[in-house]
Amino acid sequence: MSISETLLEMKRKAGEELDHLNGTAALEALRVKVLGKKGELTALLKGLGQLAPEERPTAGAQINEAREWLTQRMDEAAAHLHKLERDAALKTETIDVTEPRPLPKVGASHPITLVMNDLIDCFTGMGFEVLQGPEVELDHYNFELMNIPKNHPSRDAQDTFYIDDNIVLRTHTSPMQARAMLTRKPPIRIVCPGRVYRADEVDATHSPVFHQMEGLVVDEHVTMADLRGTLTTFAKQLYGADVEIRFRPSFFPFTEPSAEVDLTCPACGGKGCHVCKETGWVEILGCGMVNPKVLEMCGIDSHRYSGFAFGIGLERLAMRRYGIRDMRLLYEGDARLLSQLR
Ligand code: 2NL
Repeated sequence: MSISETLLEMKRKAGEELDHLNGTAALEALRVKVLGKKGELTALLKGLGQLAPEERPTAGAQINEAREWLTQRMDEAAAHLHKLERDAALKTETIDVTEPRPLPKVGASHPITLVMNDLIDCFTGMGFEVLQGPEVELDHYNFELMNIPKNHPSRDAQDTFYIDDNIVLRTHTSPMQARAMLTRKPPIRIVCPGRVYRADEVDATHSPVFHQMEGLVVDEHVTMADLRGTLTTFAKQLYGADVEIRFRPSFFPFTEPSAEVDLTCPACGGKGCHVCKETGWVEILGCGMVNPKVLEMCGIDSHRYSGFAFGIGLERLAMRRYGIRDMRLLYEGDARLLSQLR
């Protein structure tokens, strides 16, 4: 076979294969077989040396012409295949931008946070400032300044977490109020929300970590009428204008006189139900006039100034408001609890 016949046959066969390619991989295989280093065309080029010298230029030109023709046909085929493969991908990989996506998970505030924020709104509305302080406290601030003497039962290791002899996890937020009295001058109007700690066993109504908000007012001429007025405003703002409060005598070392405050049952309005155990009243906080000894220990002249204070347990309020019967539910972090309160 002459060179030109061989080239013609090579072009015919390649052309046929190009017409029946099934993908870019087959095209690349064909390109290697014909044009590659060990390909058919390269073999012909290497064979040029065996030809008579006068035949070489024509044969070389014919081979080059065939290489150009084949290269162009393969480039065209490559472009065509790419377009086909792209069209197919566009069809199968289409994204329907109108399809609804799964809704993102939305967070919710914890019931303790909800209650705390409501109380903060209420008291800041009456001119109170919010102060926060350390949860790891000196015994001196937590107990001594609150008129809780060394042999008092609440100082027992059974009731308090001790870090060492002088350092405790605060058992109430009172030490923060003591810090405020020691560093500020009256008038003082503050609320101190936060975590407090008692060495209690966990059950449906107890937890070693819980939350409190205490309030403190110190000024000239502060009386129990101011205390009652403040707490009445608080009760009506949180539970509605129809509720009433009542004071029952009580005892705290840091207040004198002291009182427990009850609220007409928000569930039944005072008629009696399972929430108030048929009494018509539910307990909401403890309070009193700041013990003059506490004022003096905190650097305040008890002859010129007087004050009132109160302490509210946030767990009890939150559980009552949201009908949560077991305190443990507040700390287990089960998102199903929160999702019900959104
Ligand atoms: C409760 C009620 C109370 C206070 C907390 C207080 C703080 C200072 C001075 C005087 Cl700095 N009192 N706080 C007063 C009365 C009640 O908490 O049920 N506590 C266990």
